Amino acid sequence: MPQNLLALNWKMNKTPAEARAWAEELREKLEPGEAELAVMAPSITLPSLAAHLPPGVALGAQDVSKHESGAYTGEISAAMLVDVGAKYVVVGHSERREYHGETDADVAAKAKQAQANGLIPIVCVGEGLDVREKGEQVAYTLKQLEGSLSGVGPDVVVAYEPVWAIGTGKTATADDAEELAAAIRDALTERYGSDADGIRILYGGSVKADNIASICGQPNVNGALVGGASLKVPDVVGMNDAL
Ligand code: G2H
Repeated sequence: MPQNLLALNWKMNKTPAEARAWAEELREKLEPGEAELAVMAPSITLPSLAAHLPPGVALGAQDVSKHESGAYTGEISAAMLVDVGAKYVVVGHSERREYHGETDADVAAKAKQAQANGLIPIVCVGEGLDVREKGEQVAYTLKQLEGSLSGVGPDVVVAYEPVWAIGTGKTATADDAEELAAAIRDALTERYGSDADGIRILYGGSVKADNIASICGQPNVNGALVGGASLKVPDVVGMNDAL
């Protein structure tokens, strides 16, 4: 069973100074727990976090260019993220897919670019409410996964985030999370063979301290990708203690 990963997705929140204050507060309050803790922060805050996070807390970014380098104004490369200490990068978050038109092929290209530079991609998949209401969540999510992992190696994390549960306060039940995590595990096994056993499958969508233990207690769920509840240190400490 892989070690749980508690991945905090700040989204577009916190300046570098605020990130530093958060990291210093975490340093004071965090007791080492069972899970690996990682902060997916706005790229501009990564140097400040790298200098102030408690030892053992990993750094990550929320997006990466699919290109190696060159004339791509506004983009940030995988090599740049590695240089400032990132270990992970989120790719294909539903907000990138929805607001920036990212396709499964874009997501796969970004994940491959991340891996080529030694970053571990956290590849996000999950269905919207319309799909869930038709009961087609498994087929939809697995198709998205297949496209998003095309050519991607097994050193990857998969996050299942049903879009209807993101930032809405509606959380999938632990059984809903396990239904998809088990289906994702089978698809990963088909793709990667026994290497799939070590791949972390996260659940994301309105996770907080009082629901994280039941969701991550499911056999195929190995952690969480947390948005809203990642911004305040006491909430993070609560989730870390619950795992
Ligand atoms: C889903 C999640 C973090 P929240 O986007 O990835 O956000 O926990 O606010 O639902």
